[in-house]
Formats: sequence, C-alpha cells, structure tokens
Amino acid sequence: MTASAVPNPPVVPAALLNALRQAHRLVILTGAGMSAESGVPTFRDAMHGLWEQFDPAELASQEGWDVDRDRVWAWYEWRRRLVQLARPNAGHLAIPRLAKAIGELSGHDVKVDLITQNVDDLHERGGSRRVVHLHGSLFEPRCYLCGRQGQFTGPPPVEAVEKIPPPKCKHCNGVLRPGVVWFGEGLPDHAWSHAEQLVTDCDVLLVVGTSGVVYPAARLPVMARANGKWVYEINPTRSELSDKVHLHWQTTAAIGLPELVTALQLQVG
Ligand code: BV8
Ligand code: ZN
Repeated sequence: MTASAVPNPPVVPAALLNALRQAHRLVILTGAGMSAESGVPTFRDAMHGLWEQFDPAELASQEGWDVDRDRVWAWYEWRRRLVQLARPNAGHLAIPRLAKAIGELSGHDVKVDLITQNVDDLHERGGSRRVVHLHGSLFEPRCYLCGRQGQFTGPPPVEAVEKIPPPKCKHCNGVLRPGVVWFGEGLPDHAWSHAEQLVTDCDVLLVVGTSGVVYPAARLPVMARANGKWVYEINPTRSELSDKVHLHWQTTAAIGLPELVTALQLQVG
C-alpha cells in the first residue's frame, strides 16, 4: 500500500494513546520510511537514475568497497546531496513535540529518545536532540586506515557522478570511507549498548518506517515486547515486525506522528 492509499487523517489507535498516557519513557525506533516523505529513497525503493543498475546492499558493503571504492564513494556523495536537498518532514517535526504533549496529558515528565537506522541528519534538523544512530551517518566520514574522523573536501557534486576518488586522510596516507555501518560490519558498540539500554528502560516503543529486515536493529522491538513493553508500529504497509508488535497502525510517518500529537493535545481538553 503506498503512502497515498493511507486514510487521511487516520484515527489514532486508542490503545496507543492509553499506553502513552501512562508512559514516562518513550523510545522511537525509525527506519528509512521515516525519511521517505522528505524525498529520501528507502532501501526498498528502486534506486533511480545512475544508481538503478546497482544493488544498495552491495554498494553498502566491504566487498563493494574492495571492488570499486571510487564508485562507493560517489554513491555516498550522491546520497549526501539528496539528504542536503531534503527537508525534515512533518513526522520529523512532530517528534520533538511528543514529550510535551504526553507530559501535559499525564501530568508527569516524559523522556523521548530516538534510535534510528538512518544515516541522514533529518531527525536532528527536525529538532530532535537525543538520537542514537545505529548505522552511523553520511556526514561523519572516517579514515579507512587510521579510523580518525575525516573532513569532506567540499560539497557533494550537483550531478550524480559514477566514480569519485575518496579524499585523503589528513593524518596518515589513508583514504576516507563513509562513516556508516556496512552490511557484515558490527554496529558501533556504544550505539548498540545505548539502544539496548533505552529499550530496556522504556515503557513504550514506537517503531516507525522500518521493514524489520535488517539485524540486529530488528531485534529491538522483539526484545521490548519480551520485556513487557508496549510496542506499536507506524508503517503504511505490513512489515516483518507487524506480527510481533501489539498493534500495527497503517499510516505514514508524516501523517501519523502529527496526528498522534494532535490527539494527545485534544485529550488534555
Ligand atoms: C551485522 C548503513 C555482524 C549503510 C545499513 C547474510 C550475510 C551477511 C549478513 C547477514 C546475512 N543475514 C543477516 C545478516 C546480517 C545483516 C542483515 O540484517 N542483513 C539483512 C539484509 C538480512 N546485518 C548486518 O550485516 C549488520 N551487521 O550483522 O554484523 C557482525 C557482528 C560483530 C562483528 C562483525 C560483524 C549491519 C546492518 C547495517 C547495514 N547498514 N545502513 C548505508 O545506509 O549505506 S542498513 C540500511 O538498510 C539502512 O540503514 C536500514 O537500516 C536498512 C533498510 O531497512 P529499513 O530502514 O527498514 O528500510 P527499508 O527500505 O527496508 O524499509 C522501509 C520501510 O518504510 C518499509 O517497511 C516501508 O513500508 C516503510 N515506509 C515507506 N514509506 C513510509 C514508510 N513508513 C512510514 N512512512 C512512510 N512514508
Ligand atoms: Zn588516516
């Protein structure tokens, strides 16, 4: 079901509102669908233009880098440009308003933390401060050899270019690589343990815009459910997680999240 086929405005599930009314700690786990309405293609989307012929899972891997690092660097520069041209959508902008809306309804302080699989910076540009990036960031290149943080030599090219030699490291004679977690690579220890802690401590986990295909991120909702947390999903279509959560709310990030804030505010009366 595409986003356009979703009823608008959707009815916010009463069970979700009730769970949030009692919540002291809400954690939101997001995937590529969170940025879809900002025009950033999800991994499931067919890549377009120059990149249509390539498999993202191959480019986002050590093997892809070994085969052709100039092509991999060019792909990430194309994605960096896409994200720079994108704007946070109404879903990104609604998340920072959730803590206040739940707090006013419940009468107690509420903490909202984000765990994202996305490598874009739209949550931060949308006003969220507490964001755990499980899979790194397009904006933090690091040296392939010494591992130090690197700097881009300039803005990404305006047109999609097939090959761009990665910049040199300033500290050693290595080259920079994208600051993301490739398939087959372990997640940053601090990010994963922080995500596990957040899911262990939360009352409600809201999963937005992920197919639930990629591990270990897809384990987090199952862990939350097994630990007695309320787990809800926002996704216009069913995902690998839909049968594992308490309720799948069939809507999109940019429609559902603002509706959720409005419904919480209306409850305050
Ligand atoms: C690891 C950064 C071990 C890079 C990403 C076989 C061989 C090799 C590995 C494996 C294997 N089997 C399993 C694995 C493990 C593998 C994995 O899970 N593979 C999957 C494909 C089966 N995982 C790994 O390799 C991980 N590492 O296991 O390491 C290890 C441990 C210790 C030491 C050494 C090694 C690393 C995984 C991280 C990979 N990097 N990103 C980059 O971006 O270039 S993952 C990348 O794909 C994204 O970050 C994202 O996480 C993922 C795509 O998933 P989604 O975010 O869910 O996006 P998707 O497109 O799938 O779905 C979008 C959803 O949104 C859909 O449901 C759609 O309906 C919905 N949607 C659409 N529009 C909207 C919407 N929702 C709301 N609103 C809308 N408008
Ligand atoms: Zn270096």
